[in-house]
Amino acid sequence: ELQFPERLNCATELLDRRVERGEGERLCIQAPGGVRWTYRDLQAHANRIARVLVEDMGLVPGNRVLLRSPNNPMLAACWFAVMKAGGIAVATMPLLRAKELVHIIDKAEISHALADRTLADELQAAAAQCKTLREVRYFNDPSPEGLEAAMERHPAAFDNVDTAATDTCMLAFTSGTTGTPKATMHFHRDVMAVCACWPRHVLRASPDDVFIGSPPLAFTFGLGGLLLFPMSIGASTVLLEKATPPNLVQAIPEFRATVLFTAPTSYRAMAAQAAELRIGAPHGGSLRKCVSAGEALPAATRQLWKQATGIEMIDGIGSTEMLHIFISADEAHARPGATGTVVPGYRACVMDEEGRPVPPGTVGRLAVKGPTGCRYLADERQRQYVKDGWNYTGDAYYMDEDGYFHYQSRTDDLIVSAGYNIGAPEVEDALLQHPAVAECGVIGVPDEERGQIVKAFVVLRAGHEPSDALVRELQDFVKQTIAPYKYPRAIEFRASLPRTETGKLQRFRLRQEQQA
Ligand code: 3SK
Repeated sequence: ELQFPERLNCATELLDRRVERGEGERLCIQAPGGVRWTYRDLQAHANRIARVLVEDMGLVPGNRVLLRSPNNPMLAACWFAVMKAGGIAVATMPLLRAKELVHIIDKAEISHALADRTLADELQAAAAQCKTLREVRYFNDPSPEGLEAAMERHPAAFDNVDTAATDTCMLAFTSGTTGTPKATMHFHRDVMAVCACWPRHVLRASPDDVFIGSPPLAFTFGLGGLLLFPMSIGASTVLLEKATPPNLVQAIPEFRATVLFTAPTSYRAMAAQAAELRIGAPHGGSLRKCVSAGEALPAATRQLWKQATGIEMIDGIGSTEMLHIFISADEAHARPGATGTVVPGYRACVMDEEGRPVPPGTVGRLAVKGPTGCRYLADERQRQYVKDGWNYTGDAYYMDEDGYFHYQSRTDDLIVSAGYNIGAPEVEDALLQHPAVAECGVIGVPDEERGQIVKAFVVLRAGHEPSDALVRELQDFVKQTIAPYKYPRAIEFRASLPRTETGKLQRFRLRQEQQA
């Protein structure tokens, strides 16, 4: 059982204590263009931003702050500034459109925003529609109104707000499988708890490690893997704004990166070049640990990567609800085809429809309990997804006799494509706004490259005919309406869709048809 003091601020623990211990000059964050921040540099940036938030923008503890940026050092500094000021960080995926931002701002009652200037447009469009949002400041902005100019006017010292361990410090939005995205609430204690579980027991990185990877810091997989975990041990991290597979594979030797976090799709796309550049430590390169999560890892991808780099991957499953990974296996205990065993500190169980544990070998719904419980913000779906302290995930698994958990499929309408979680209903909502679409149903279908792709079944309104041009038009329409990565890569026109007697769309029947 993890014990935390009653008063706890995760920024004090992860950042300020390191400087107090005389380790302020250790390298903390690197970025392309020769950016190298020590722990002391990050602290100074975060302190100045905290002062701007409190003294210029009027932030008080408990206020919610939207963060919008690609992965870069200023985003990390803003995140810590919000923690220091006792605010609640709501980091958003960089590609979100105005409509999605409006939902988040309204749901989370966001009062302040800090955003990268390059992503201003959609935020400005959203801000015009949101009543709670009082002030937006932009960073990586050389103008006199930019955050950097405001920071210059403040000293690099700040007394962190004395928060309780159980004060909420972040809201993380999940992709909506049933209706709108849900916000999960996490405490300062939860941030410290995830650092004390999977990284300590499974990853076992060292202070000399250099972390790198692709998940956005707005996705808790990225927040943990690329910021919290390296900082919890005094290691350093490389933040890349565009962590595409070719960029990543180039950046690994350039930064002498040793620990990689990305999704199976990205590992597959990198394998050939990774072999050519000999990036794996067993082949003379720097890379020694490779973490795969965000989507199921096929045994063939594990093998492909091992051949390319000599490295056995560390697979894991986590969730936004639990903050990070709760089932995993280290290199020595990896079993191809199995995700791993339960991470110390958590309990996992495969349940039947009535919430009773099923025997080993039987497929059921994965439920998990741990030090980072699942609390949805003002959402009645809490009752459906959390029962007796068990968080019911949307994954079907079986556990074998040795306690290894084997992924089978999703149990809900979440589509996991190239590591992105995409809720079928939000793609349907976007398509239905197009004048040619009368009805539609969206599912995930297997895809060699991306694991799954989004496929839409569309019934057209009278007067519209199926055509390749219309497919492209609908795809572009979705890209303009919601985050572009959610667009349906396949569209099939139908005369009707399977529905229940009460008219409810039966996505499972569309899925069954695709398997037949
Ligand atoms: O497995 C996942 O998708 C995940 C989600 C959130 C945080 C961490 C992970 C690995």
